Amino acid sequence: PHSFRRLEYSPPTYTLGQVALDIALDPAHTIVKSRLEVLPGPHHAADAPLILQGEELEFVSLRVNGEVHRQFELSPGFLKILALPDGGQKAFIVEIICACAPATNTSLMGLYVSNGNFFTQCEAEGFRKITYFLDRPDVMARYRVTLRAIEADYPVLLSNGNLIDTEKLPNGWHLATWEDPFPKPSYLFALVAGKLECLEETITTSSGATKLLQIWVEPADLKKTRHAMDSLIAAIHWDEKRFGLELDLERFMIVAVSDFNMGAMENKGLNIFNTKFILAQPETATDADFANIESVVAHEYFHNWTGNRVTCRDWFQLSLKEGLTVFRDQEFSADQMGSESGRAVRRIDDVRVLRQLQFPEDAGPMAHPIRPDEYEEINNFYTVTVYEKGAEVVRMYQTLLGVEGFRKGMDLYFQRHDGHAVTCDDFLAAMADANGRDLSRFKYWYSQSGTPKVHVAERYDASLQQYHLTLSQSCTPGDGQTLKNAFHIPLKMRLLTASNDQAEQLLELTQENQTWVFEGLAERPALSLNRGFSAPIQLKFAQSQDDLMHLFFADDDAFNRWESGQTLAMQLILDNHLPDSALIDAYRHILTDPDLDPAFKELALSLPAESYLYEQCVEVDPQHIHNARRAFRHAVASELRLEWAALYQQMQTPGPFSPDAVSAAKRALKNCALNMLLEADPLIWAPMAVNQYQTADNMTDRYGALAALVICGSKEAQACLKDFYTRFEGDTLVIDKWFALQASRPPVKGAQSTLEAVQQLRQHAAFKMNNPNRVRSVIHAYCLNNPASFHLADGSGYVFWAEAVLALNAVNPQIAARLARGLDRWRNFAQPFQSQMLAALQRVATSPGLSADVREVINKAIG
Ligand code: HT7
Ligand code: ZN
Repeated sequence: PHSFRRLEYSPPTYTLGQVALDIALDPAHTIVKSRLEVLPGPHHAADAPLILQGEELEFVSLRVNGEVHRQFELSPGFLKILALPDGGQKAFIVEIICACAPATNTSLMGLYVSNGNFFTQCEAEGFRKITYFLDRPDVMARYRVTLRAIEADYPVLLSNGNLIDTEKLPNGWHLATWEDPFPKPSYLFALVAGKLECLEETITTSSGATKLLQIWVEPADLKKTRHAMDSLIAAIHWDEKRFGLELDLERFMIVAVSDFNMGAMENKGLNIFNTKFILAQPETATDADFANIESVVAHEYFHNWTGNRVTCRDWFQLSLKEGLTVFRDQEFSADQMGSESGRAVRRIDDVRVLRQLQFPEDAGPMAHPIRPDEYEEINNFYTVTVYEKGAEVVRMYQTLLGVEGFRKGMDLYFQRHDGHAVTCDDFLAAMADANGRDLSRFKYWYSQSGTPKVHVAERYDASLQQYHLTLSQSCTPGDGQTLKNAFHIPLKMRLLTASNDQAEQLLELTQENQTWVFEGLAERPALSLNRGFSAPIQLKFAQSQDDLMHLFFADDDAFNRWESGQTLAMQLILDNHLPDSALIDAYRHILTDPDLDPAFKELALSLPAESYLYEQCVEVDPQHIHNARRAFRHAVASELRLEWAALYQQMQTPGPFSPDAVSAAKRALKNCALNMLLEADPLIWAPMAVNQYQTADNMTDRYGALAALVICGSKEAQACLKDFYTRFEGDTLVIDKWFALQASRPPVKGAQSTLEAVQQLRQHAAFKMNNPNRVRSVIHAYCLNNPASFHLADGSGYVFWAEAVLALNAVNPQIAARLARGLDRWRNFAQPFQSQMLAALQRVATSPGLSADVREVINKAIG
């Protein structure tokens, strides 16, 4: 297999000026005519051939400067054009005609058909499936696009930029021509054609300009677009205020599609979204869905500056746009919560995702720095490391430089690089130069993989009233890198004392070992370190139970307050203990505190995820961890049954449904209480859950009750599941929830195994192997999100996994490769799990016809 290496980057031999595309859309045979103005690149050598990428295309014809050109070579993946006029030293025109077959394109990359409409997905390398092209992000061109189609079937024709012409054509065809005023790389190209309708609104931006905003969906979904529009408008105003960045187009369009590989795509002026991240109404979408829509709509909008106006020089720089844009969407979503405690709750949520998903990745066979050095298939590097750890790295700049200093760095970044394709080094340089700071040690966050560990040693000297803090750092990368360099680690800290006289400080750990001495401490303080999770590290600190308990009661940093509770619970679960009375009292104190945000209470009582517990073990026994965690949860449920019952009543939100953050927090805590009550006393509380299920006026409460019944294995669950299916049969996204809930059910004694249930769901008439959302809701939900039901000692879960990876490999390599990641950590498991996992990996590895995507992941896992 071929590897691409970061250090082998060379600038393009040729670049592009104007690009004109004329596309006649036909599901079976779409004809693409392109006219490219080709220019010699910065390091052009005379007589260099023009090498264009192209995949799964039918070549029809080639002209150069208007003449038929026969000096070319076609090979898999490439069109090489030789004997160019003037040795290619002056601008020339290339015209190509080729064809593709969107209706049979199940990879959902390039041009494809979904529900009878046409869509494109070009990032990272999908444009080469539409036409032969210089398909690399550092080649930016101006596009004019004419779309032709049968008007009755495809009344709406959209592409990037401004609509400059529409015409009726003979035989019921019509055309639309779009022109994008901004030069862009091919990965930001998009087209959409079909029977769609839009919600539209005009707004005025900070400079007084009027902008047209549109959200295009299938007609039946129009009523579910209001929240996405509100989110878009909020994001536009937030970016003006926080970063001084204004929408640069007259028209900004979003289109929703139900077949999509990821969440959404930031094509210039024409974002394309998975319907899951657009469509919402209280009856069909949960509070979590509403929040996800808000953040994904904002994320894609924010890319207009961080990604589109300033783009990546090459795909190794992906975190330049993704880490930065995730950081921006996290900040936006936190601000939308409207309170400090709301911000903290969002921060805790973000850190949970990082630790449950990214920490394992960084310790496993696919570990890579946020700026990878090597890949076989770039689609495998749209990872939690590039995105979420990348966002943590951007957040650390803000922690080190302050909000204002970070803004200065952003301003300089845009001043220097607007309209260009740049690197992570350019971003670091802008941050350093704008603030006159030496960030030379910070660069190791880009080049070194692995989660750094920070070891803490503390000593209190009562006679001198001094507190000594020694921090040392180490890091074991998962990918065989040898790490030599200490990271620049910003650690917010505060010493908690009875007199409350110590201010929060920022410690900068830049060496392997550093000691700080704090004076004037009349009593031994409790240390609150890495407040707000200021650095994406693992703290190695044998903090005393007393101090942890003190933090859990009294830390003014909500993140660390939550964190100390997690640490206390984790230690007990890993030792196979039940909560002691001190911890139960602490939980009771939190649950009954009238001043605490209900969303915080819910998080404080949520136990560490199984996948995070795995990371603390040398030999993972998934069944043992599940049982220990479940027993612990049962004790928390039963010992606090009175408090849970009181909360279940207090957290009701009478009156009409409101989606605001305060009401959503109450619903979250109420449904958490219901789950705990069903865990403690299922026979008493099942009727209450059934009642909530039947009378709910919103999906959060209906689904919350249903999930509680399913998880506890209540006999009432089946009838409610049946009712749910009939009630929502026409609504694909809700039916995805129905599938996902059953596939995510933890093991229940005496009930059908989840594996058997999943095998039946795969045979269900509504299961579709070529719809990624449906596949994710059944197969990925079971294999990646349901550890105790998946890791079965007889290996049957892994056999199911191998068969599913192979079946998906033939349909959609990206979705298959994501599933293939499911056994990454096989080496960390105890026997017999480990051998069974390896056998399943080997079965996939030795199967014929593996895609590059799946092959890379499986080979790296086997090692
Ligand atoms: N930038 C977008 C990446 C994306 C993508 C990548 C590969 C295949 C399909 C894809 N759909 C979207 C998403 C984002 O980060 O905004
Ligand atoms: Zn993104």
